[in-house]
Amino acid sequence: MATTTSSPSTSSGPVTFERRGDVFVVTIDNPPVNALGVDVRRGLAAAIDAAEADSGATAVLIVGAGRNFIAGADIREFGKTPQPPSLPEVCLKIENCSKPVVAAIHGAALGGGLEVALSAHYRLAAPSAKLGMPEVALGLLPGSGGTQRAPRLVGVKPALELMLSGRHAGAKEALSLGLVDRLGTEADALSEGLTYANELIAAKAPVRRTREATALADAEASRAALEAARADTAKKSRGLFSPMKIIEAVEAALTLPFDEGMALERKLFLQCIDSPQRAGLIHAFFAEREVLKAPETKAARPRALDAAGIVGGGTMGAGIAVAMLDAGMPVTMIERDEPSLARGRQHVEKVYDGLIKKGRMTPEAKAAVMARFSGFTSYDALAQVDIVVEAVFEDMGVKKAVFAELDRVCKPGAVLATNTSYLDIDEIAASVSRPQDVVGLHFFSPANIMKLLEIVVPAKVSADVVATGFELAKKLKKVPVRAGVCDGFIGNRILAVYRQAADHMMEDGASPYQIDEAVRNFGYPMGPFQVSDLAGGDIGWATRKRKAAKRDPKARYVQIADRICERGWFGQKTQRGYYLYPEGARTGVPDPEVLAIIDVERERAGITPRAFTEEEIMRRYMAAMINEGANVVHQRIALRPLDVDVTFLYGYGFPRHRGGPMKYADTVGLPKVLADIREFAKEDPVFWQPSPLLVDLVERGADFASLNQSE
Ligand code: 3H9
Repeated sequence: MATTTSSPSTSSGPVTFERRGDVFVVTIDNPPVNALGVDVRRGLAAAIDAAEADSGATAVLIVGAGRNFIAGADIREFGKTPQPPSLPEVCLKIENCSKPVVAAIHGAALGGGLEVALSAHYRLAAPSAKLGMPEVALGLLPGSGGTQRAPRLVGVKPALELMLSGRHAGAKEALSLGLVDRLGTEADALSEGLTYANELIAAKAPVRRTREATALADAEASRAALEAARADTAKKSRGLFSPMKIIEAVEAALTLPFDEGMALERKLFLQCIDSPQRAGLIHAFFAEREVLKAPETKAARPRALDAAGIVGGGTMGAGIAVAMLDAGMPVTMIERDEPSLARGRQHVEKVYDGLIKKGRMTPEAKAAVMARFSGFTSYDALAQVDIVVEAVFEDMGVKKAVFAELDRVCKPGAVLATNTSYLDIDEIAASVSRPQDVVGLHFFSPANIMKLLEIVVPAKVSADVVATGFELAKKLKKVPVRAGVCDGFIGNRILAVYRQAADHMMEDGASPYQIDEAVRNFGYPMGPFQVSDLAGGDIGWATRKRKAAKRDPKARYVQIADRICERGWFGQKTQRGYYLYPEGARTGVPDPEVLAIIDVERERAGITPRAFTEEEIMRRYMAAMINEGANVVHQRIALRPLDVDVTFLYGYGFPRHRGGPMKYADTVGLPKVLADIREFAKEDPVFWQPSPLLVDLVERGADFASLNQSE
């Protein structure tokens, strides 16, 4: 390490500084990720002042303590009263420093963290470095000079690509882009930074301000890149607010002097801060981290998870097998006979063959993965696995028979999981000699793609089994949400209710196409009738038949879906459902015959159709979702409202920028949601019963966020 003389370190909260020889070393130590909260900003400003004042220092080195350089602005401060100094001011101070400033980056240099580095005069990245401007994922734009400095340093095209995608670039890529000047060879950014700083001192390297960098010199190419990004973003950003603001800010780097560009960036940044999308996206950021903190994950350590078994090689079983294979686990599949097993294996192989076809996998890589897959028709093959996920037909008798076999063959301590979507897991657990090992792992189809994993916790399960479920989710890169046992758990239980609200509206006068369009315009990728056509109408039909005997005779029951299914129109797979799919098309077209069926059903039910506006459709759709979400929290099926939010963000395509249904409810205002429900109840008091939790919160003047302890 290049130290000669050292001064004692001076503490200024989370930012400390000391002199190592000629280098003034500034260290940011603000666990867990060195976010740029107010104390860090103050500390950094003070450190630069001290560096200027220290006549013995000829260069400044900024490093981060712990695993990261700086992960960005402190996201928890957004929406609160801003505290000076602002980050743009701190960055300007760094850039204006009269001594060369070096940033030595390891781990994350994201958002404001990268902007600090861009304000330094020289940058070094350790191999672990991850550089990026992920503000777009939070509904923001880089607001500390990133939109002005990055294009000047690396050019419009790569700068915009990083800002609009929010992705992280590795150290090597950062070097090739010109974001950094030097690639470190080891993890110790401090010692390499010192070496670099001393070399710069020896070479009498001047201060080098990024705002004076010249990557925008080719004005024509810069403008073309900007216009291409604008056209692309207009097509892709689907109602998002910040992407176009990013482009506007970067345009200013082309057209305005630096200071004016900075002023515009600030103005646009504050517009983003004030947008409800920012609030929704930041809620989603914290909520998806909060769901990991279930009580069992704090109370117990997960069991081993080295080898897995899957019972059932249908769509779900095969999808789960692929998810596990992709995570590097050996997987043993059980099917009842050889032909079924062959089909199960084919389902698995089909996924990899698809990747090979798209050029995303080599045949050798597929062979390596499939070497970890084995199939048997005897349960005895599961004797040594650590976890089994059962994914057989949704029938209690069939499930219990499977669990009896698992109980017979699995080693003590093996986790016995069911992928049931609706059935009573307490009953399944009670049927075996080891209920403490039985848990629900509810994957969503396609299981190798969909991120959500509901971890369903029956009464007798032991905490370490639940913790193992969370560990499995981590291994499979899924987002786990803890759910209690009930019909449909969190997601499907709520879905069943708002689907009914959609059916009611369809019978009352809205067409399925109009409802789908309203839901899409709200931000979903698809409407409920498109989803039904994609999933297969026969699935919902089977569920309705199963529940028919228990249905409240006073409850409204819309028969349109049954009429469609009776014709064998199950959606895409039969080339017609609510929509027509001529010649296997993936996008459906409206079907006049479906509209005729709906007319007949309206007449049969004695309903005179009425018009619905898009706003009316969404008010009912969301009120039904929110009300059942409140019931689910009230009954502790979901631990907190945020667990409902994450379920819908990751399992049901809820638009992330709205934060999830419960966050959306807070945004609209709970009194308004409750007033809507009470108004709708005048027509149908059986369906529209306000959730006791919603009523209670409104009476107390509280909101769902107040139940998300950590917020
Ligand atoms: C910005 O910079 C705006 C500027 O352009 C302009 C300003 C004027 N703030 O993810 P992890 C917490 S916008 C506050 O589990 P990992 C996180 O909640 C910002 N807290 O760790 C968690 O807390 P807890 C742009 C933050 O190792 C803990 O740290 N930057 C922040 O898997 C550990 O996090 C970003 O968007 C933050 N910025 O991943 C980067 N970041 O333990 C956001 C994290 O209580 N951060 N926390 O649950 C990340 O992408 C990841 O956290 C990171 C580490 C990759 C850094």
